[in-house]
Amino acid sequence: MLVDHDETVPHTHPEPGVDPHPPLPVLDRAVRVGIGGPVGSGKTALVAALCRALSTELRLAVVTNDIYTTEDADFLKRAGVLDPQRIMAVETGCCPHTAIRDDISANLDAVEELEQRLGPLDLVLVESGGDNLTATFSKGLIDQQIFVVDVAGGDKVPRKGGPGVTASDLLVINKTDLAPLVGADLSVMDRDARARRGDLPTIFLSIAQDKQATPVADWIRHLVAHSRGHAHALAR
Ligand SMILES: Nc1nc2c(ncn2[C@@H]2O[C@H](COP(=O)(O)OP(=O)(O)OP(=O)(O)O)[C@@H](O)[C@H]2O)c(=O)[nH]1
Ligand SMILES: [Mg+2]
Repeated sequence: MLVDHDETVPHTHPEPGVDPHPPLPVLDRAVRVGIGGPVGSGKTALVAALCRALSTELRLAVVTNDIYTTEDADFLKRAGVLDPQRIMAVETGCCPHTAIRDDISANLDAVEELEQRLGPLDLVLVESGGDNLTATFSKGLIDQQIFVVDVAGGDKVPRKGGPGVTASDLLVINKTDLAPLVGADLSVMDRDARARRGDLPTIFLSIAQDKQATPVADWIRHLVAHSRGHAHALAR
């Protein structure tokens, strides 16, 4: 186990020297990263953190999904983490997973409109509406997906599985700052995530403490480098 700045928080990574991403095709468009997970786990907080970390080095845009409102896009605009022109809201009007998996047309339209309006982009983040452990993105919409759960949902969540936990390209276990308050045992979550995910990476995070979600931003830097065909340019 590799340990980051807080020695009480486990971090699971692939073995040192092992490339964290399966080869992506070289893309002539922006990499599209889907961010899904249960209601309130910190998806919008993660998007905001990634905007803080990456918006000066990557050409970035964001699509948010809410069922009845444009709440998340409005939050990001108010937070001032990205030029409002680069943020679009999709009001799904239906179960969030339908709009990211079954009928992805509204989301695809939003991504394409952003690309037309802003010119070539490096990265588009698509935040799903909050859903349950069964939600996944269509590969027709995104290239890689991040699944965000939080420790406040209980340390049982990784054990419960579901495609977000078992098969997402990156699992983020957020709100580690709350673990002592809710009695969540992070080592149990670490053990269960490893058992469910094999070699797929898991990152423990507290966005409340790391406002740039540094390990996730690094993961995305590698991803974008892969998609440009210079995988080692940003390797550290
Ligand atoms: N303590 C703590 N709170 C956090 C952290 N990350 C996010 N939050 C809080 O958790 C709440 C929900 O965060 P959001 O980012 O809105 O969650 P979400 O997954 O986008 O929620 P939906 O889009 O409604 O599903 C907010 O009040 C955040 O401030 C964290 O690391 N620690
Ligand atoms: Mg949100």
